[in-house]
Amino acid sequence: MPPTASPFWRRPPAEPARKPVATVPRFYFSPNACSLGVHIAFEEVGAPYQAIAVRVSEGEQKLPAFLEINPMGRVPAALIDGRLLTECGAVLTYLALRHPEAGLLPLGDPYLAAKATEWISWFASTVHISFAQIWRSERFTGDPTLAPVWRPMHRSG
Ligand SMILES: N[C@@H](CCC(=O)N[C@@H](CS)C(=O)NCC(=O)O)C(=O)O
Repeated sequence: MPPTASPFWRRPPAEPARKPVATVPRFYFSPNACSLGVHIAFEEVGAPYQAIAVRVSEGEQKLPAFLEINPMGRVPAALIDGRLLTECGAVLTYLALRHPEAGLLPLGDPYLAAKATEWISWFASTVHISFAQIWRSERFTGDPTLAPVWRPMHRSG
């Protein structure tokens, strides 16, 4: 099926060049969402950060104020020194490299570091998207009348 005008297929617009300015990272998450793993990693490294809730259950990821930060309208998102970083794996990798003392990735062993990345990729590309077919079924059927059939299985997130 060719890409359509659906927001699901929309490519994010190119990011404007931003001059890095050292700040406390801003971390955008939603309760009960896949951002939880990144949230745990922010806590694990123990460095200051600001957590900002964007409630997907309330549709807050579609609000213009958030789309201005992350045009893809998804969490997790992080502003690192004013620059946007999205995708669980990318933010986890950033935290591991930025805070090696936290031991989030076995950086001294390329095989083991890649093995950890293998798990992160599997969760992000296989496990997570399987759940999307249940909770966001309308995106896959293209038939909005089917949404009420699945809605009882949806949970807040
Ligand atoms: N591949 C992305 C998935 C991000 C994602 O889909 N996040 C969900 C929450 S679990 C979201 O923001 N959904 C909002 C929406 O679908 O409108 C990642 O690994 O971070």
